[in-house]
Order: sequence, then structure tokens, then C-alpha cells
Amino acid sequence: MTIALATQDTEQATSEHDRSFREDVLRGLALRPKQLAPKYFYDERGSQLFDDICALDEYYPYHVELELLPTVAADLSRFFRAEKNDELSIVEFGAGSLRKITPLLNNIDTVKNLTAIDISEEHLLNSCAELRRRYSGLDVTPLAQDFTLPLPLSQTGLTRMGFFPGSTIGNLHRQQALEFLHNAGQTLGSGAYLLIGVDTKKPEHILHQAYNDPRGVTANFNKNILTRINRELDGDFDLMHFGHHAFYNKEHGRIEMHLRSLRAQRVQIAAREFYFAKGESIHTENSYKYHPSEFATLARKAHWHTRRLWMAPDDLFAISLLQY
Ligand code: AVJ
Repeated sequence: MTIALATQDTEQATSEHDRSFREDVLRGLALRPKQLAPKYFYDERGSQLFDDICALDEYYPYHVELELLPTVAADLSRFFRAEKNDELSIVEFGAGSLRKITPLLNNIDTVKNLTAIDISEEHLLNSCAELRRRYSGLDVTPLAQDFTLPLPLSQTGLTRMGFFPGSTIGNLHRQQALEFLHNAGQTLGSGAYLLIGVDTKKPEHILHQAYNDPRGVTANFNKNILTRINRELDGDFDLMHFGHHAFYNKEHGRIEMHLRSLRAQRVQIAAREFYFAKGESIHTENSYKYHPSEFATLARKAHWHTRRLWMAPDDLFAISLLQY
């Protein structure tokens, strides 16, 4: 019953997603500077490439957070016992491959159900199926949609905790991050918790390495959005003539990723023409970094209170427990 309903919603969300992909690409490439939304990286191949990034030593946010999570989960288990919240319902935003939920499930034995939201449908359904096999008592509901949108959750009577790992919130600029936090509060309800992983500000060379790996996996991830446009929107981007460009923008406290046109060229997409000057770039992603106090202030503006904070060694990454 629940599964059938979830599938219907998913199908509807997908066609809406296809329509907005086309509109967003055409609109974004008409802007100066040209831009594309990072959520469109994640087709099936893009999700795979992101998993490959996570396997890189240079991409510290993934393994540093994963190593911190068992400690966080053990503390949380005690925290919820002390707060007398005996049964938990988790909602994971941008669930991806669902690898980060495992330390929580292994250390907190009161999790009854999980709603996993992700825009990459096939990837999400596979990850959910695998999780069900490994945790047979767990009720798992996939929702293939943009996690920044508000969503109707059915009442469970359980304590709700949102889970938003990986510093995915870093993709959102300040106003979008506030909107996400506001929507998450409305979705999860008053008194609910949000466990959120946020990447920190740190020496620039560490940040630079993480987005400029020598094997070029990040470059392939960045360029894959052009392959996706070629396939889904009948484009003719020549990947040879675009270069990966990622750098730390200190003024804005963010990594920026761009695809830079290596020569003057015209590209056709959905029967329209786009002109690129030599050196002109498409801004494909921001990845904001926050001092923990900066993040707490932002969260507070959206009515979330910081209840706990865990820092990874060398302050490389932060995980906060917020309450609405
Ligand atoms: C998934 C958005 C957290 O910003 O670090 C990794 C995506 N881009 N390498 C990030 C990403 C390039 C990642 N987030």
C-alpha cells in the first residue's frame, strides 16, 4: 500500500523533473554568467561518479564525516534515551547511496522507519532495496524528488529526525539554505530534530585538492552534466573543448566549480544555439563552507536551535544536532 503510493508519486515527480531540466538548462545558459544547477549532476552516471569521488583520499568530506558518525550515533542513542524519545523516524534528505545511514542504524536501536529522499530515482530505489535486505525490521520509503521542496509526511507518532549529511547544504546559497531549513522544519514539525553535516572553512590547499583530484574524477563528474544535456536535450557539446575549473572563493567562503570553454564555439541544445567566447565559463556548483558558529547563526534564523555539535579531528568537518 505505502509502496504503491510512493511509486505513483515518484513517476509524477520524474516527468516534472524532465520538464524543469529542459527549462532550467535553457534559462541558465541564457544568463550571464552562464549557470547550471548542481542537482542536475545526478543522473545515473553522475551518481556513480559522485560515489567515485567519495572513494578518493583527497575528497576528505566523505570519509571524515563517515568516521565521525559512529561516535555521533552512540551519543545520540544516549541523548534520545535521556530525552525519553523511545522510537525514531528518520527522514534523509539527498539520500544518494544511503551509506551514511548505516552507522546510525547500527548504533541507535530505536529507529523504526526511514524516508529516503533523492532526485536520482534509479539509484535511490537500488539503495533502498539493499537497505531493506540488510535491516529486515526497518520500514524504508523512497521518495524520488528534489529534497529542498516541502513534502507531506504521514503522521507516525514517533519522534522525527531529519538527516542531512555530506555538507549537501553547501550547494545552497544563503537564501536557499534558509528556505531549505524553513521547509525542513515545516515538514518535520515542531520539536523535531535535524542531524546535519557541514563542511568547515580550512586552509585553502586542502579545499583545493578535494575538488581538483589528480585522477580527474571530479573533472569527469563536472563534465558529465554536458553529456547528460547532449543525451536528454539533444545537445552537441564537445567535451574536448571544455575544461574543469574549481577554486576557493574566499570572499564568499565557497568552492566554485565551472566548465570553461577552451575556445570560441557554438553549441546547439534543443534546437537552440548558444555562443561561448574563449575562456567563458558555465558556473555549475557552489560548495559553501561554514565555521560552526556561522552555521549555528544561520540555523537560528530559520528557528532551529543547536543542541549538540561534533567536530572531526583538525576541525575538518562538523556535525550538528538541531531542534525545531
Ligand atoms: C555533494 C554537494 C556535498 O559540494 O562537496 C564533490 C559535491 N562536487 N565534488 C560537494 C561535489 C565536487 C559535494 N556535495
